[in-house]
Amino acid sequence: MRIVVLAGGIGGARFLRGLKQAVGPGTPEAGSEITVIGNTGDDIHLFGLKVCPDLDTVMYTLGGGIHEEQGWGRADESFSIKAEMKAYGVGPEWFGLGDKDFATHIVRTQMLAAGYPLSAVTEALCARWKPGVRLIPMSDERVETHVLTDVEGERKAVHFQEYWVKHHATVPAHAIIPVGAESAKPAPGVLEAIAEADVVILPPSNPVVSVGTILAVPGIRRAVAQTRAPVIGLSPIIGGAPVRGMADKVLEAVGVETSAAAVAKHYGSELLDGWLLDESDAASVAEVEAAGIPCRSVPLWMTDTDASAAMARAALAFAEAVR
Ligand code: GDP
Ligand code: FO1
Ligand code: CA
Repeated sequence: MRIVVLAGGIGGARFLRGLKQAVGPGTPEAGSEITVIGNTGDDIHLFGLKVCPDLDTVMYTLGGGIHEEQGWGRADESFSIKAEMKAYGVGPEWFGLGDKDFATHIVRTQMLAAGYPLSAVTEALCARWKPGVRLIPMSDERVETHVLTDVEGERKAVHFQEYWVKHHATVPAHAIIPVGAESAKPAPGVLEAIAEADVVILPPSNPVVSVGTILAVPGIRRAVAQTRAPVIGLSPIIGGAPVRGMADKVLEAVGVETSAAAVAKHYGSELLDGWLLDESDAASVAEVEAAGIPCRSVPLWMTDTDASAAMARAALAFAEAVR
């Protein structure tokens, strides 16, 4: 089976780890191919280097290099370079890049400077990490999510990482702007993978700054809407709250309520052929179905890989049921 997943960072990566288990050796779906279309809107240039947090979170999580508790960055990390940069008075200090992680960004930046597109660079980095999926950035072109906010009384757009990591999403988010998305092209293989998929999954990733940014690349939303494969989404919102992160703040910025049903309706019946929400939100199944989206409730807490695998099996079974 050809499975395509549109993924952000932590939520996407943890779901993917479960999906890999669900279609792993000895399962009925063994031999399936998983293609991950990764969000690059979180990407940022720091210290002359290109950092791709969501691609790296997926690569490290599936490749066994992730800092498990933190959910991003490398395990057993040290911060000598960060301290040296600080000694030179070179910032930003608010973004914590570890020494091991720096190596990834150096290799990436070196290859980009040599003329390789980000998709080829990502493939090269994955040759080391062997994530067991085909990881493709949504686009080879630069797209950067900015947040329109008020900082020290002044309305201005800041990089998403500044909004999230520096300000901890405590400043108001008035609008979310995927800068560069309108003129970006899907990376090679993205539209083909969606068109040729047997199932497309929207994992419990941030619906605005992860999946929303991927869908903002011209052509991708249409490809997902038009593919013959069932498109199944899993709610990133449980009991009216984002499990972790700032999804509530960015949903409000785009005028969407923080609820499993509202996120389903935000994606809409043109995109979704099925929506899974948490069992605690079962009372909302009727509301989602009234919007023309088949809906079921199942446990959606990714407490460990077994729990994520059960979610993945539920998504694949739902895809068969609506096919
Ligand atoms: P990020 O790029 O690191 O923010 O990660 P993603 O965009 O892939 O996923 C972040 C979203 O995952 C958060 O906004 C949460 O709503 C959601 N999330 C995190 N953990 C869980 C979980 O255990 N269950 C569900 N259903 N959603 C989760
Ligand atoms: N998140 C933080 O909250 N603080 C950090 O200092 C930080 C550094 C960082 C470095 C590399 C990387 O790949 C991710 C990093 N993150 C950090 C996570 C990242 O900012 C966000 O959680 C994601 O971009 C949101 O999807
Ligand atoms: Ca992200």
